[in-house]
Amino acid sequence: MQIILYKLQKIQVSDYKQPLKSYLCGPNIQIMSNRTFTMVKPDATSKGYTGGILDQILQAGFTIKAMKWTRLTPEQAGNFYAVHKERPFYGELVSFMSSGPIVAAILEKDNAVADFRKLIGATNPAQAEEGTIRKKYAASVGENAVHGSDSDENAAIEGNFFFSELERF
Ligand code: RTP
Ligand code: MG
Repeated sequence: MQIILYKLQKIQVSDYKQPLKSYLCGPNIQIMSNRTFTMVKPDATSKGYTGGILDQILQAGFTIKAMKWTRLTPEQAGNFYAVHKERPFYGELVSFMSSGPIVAAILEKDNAVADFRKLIGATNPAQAEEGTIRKKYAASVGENAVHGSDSDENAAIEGNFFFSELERF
């Protein structure tokens, strides 16, 4: 029994330390068009916007499949955003994303990735449409309140980065 539990833990619990692409393997290989992944970023959690943002997400018709309040180390934040490694803002992004707690969640809705990107608005809040989450809650392009996956594949990878199968309902 002990051995079985140990194996389950090894397989199911993410340590956030592997390269992001490696999370598209193991038990969680499904890529679905009705799932996306989000984070409420540290600027928004520290300003008390978590409740307002989650409420807007639910009002828009998304349901929650998994959710946690956590904090990334610089190493974990660097892994999560490794695709931007060569960009000039990478260091700032990693330091910001590890500066305080976040809320990570897997969301479900038809056409989830595109609909969620529409709901959050443009990366730069100055260019975001009225009523979008970033327009309402983001202060700048660097500190822009929420993350949304940009493809079904990345939604699966990012969800696997944060959540085991045992944490999804
Ligand atoms: P996200 O991945 O967080 O949902 O944001 P996004 O797709 O709208 O934008 P992306 O190009 O993926 O950039 C990731 C995050 O990097 C920060 N950023 N800073 N200072 C800058 O010019 C700059 N550009 C991007 C933002 O926090 C952005 O959300
Ligand atoms: Mg992005």
